[in-house]
Amino acid sequence: MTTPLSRVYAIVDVEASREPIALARKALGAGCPVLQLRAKRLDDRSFVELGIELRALCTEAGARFVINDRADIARLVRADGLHLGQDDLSPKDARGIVGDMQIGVSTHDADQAAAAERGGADLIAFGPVFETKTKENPDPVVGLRALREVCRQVSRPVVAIGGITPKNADATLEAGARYIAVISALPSFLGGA
Ligand code: 3NM
Repeated sequence: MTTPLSRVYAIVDVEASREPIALARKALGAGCPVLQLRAKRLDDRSFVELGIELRALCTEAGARFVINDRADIARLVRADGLHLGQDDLSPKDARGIVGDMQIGVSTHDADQAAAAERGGADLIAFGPVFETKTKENPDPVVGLRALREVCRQVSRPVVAIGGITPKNADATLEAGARYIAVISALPSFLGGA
């Protein structure tokens, strides 16, 4: 079975992609409903510039646009969503900056997932489901079984992340994830872009 692109949460990571705009265009053209901009080391001005450009592309494509980590930039570029890690602002504090924007939180075990939901996250990211080489110092692999349990436990939609490829995508969705978030394998989902 081919994984529907409508379930692929595309993450454009400027450190992982040499041509982030071309990749974003391809993902949006293929029907990915969400695009996240991740830029851990980019200077702020370039981050905002790229954010404005991708915001426009997402609007054109009817996709949601999400900024990773930075509440200030998410608000500035009028993103639809903000994604926070465990060491970033809490969802509650981020609300003070982004208002009712959709907030996602990265979680790596069942307790963190429950805490994120209690703390006001709209979307729970859970991973790494499989081994990943993209994230620096990743948490231990959680696997499909833990993913299934977290999907049952929380009432917010779950985004599975970490090491997801066209080969393991269907099993990941079958475990209950609403979306599969992908960085390194994104070109493979898009037909080798
Ligand atoms: N967060 P790839 S794993 C950004 O476990 C990120 O929270 C993770 O990249 C988590 O699809 C990860 O190339 C990297 O494995 C995902």
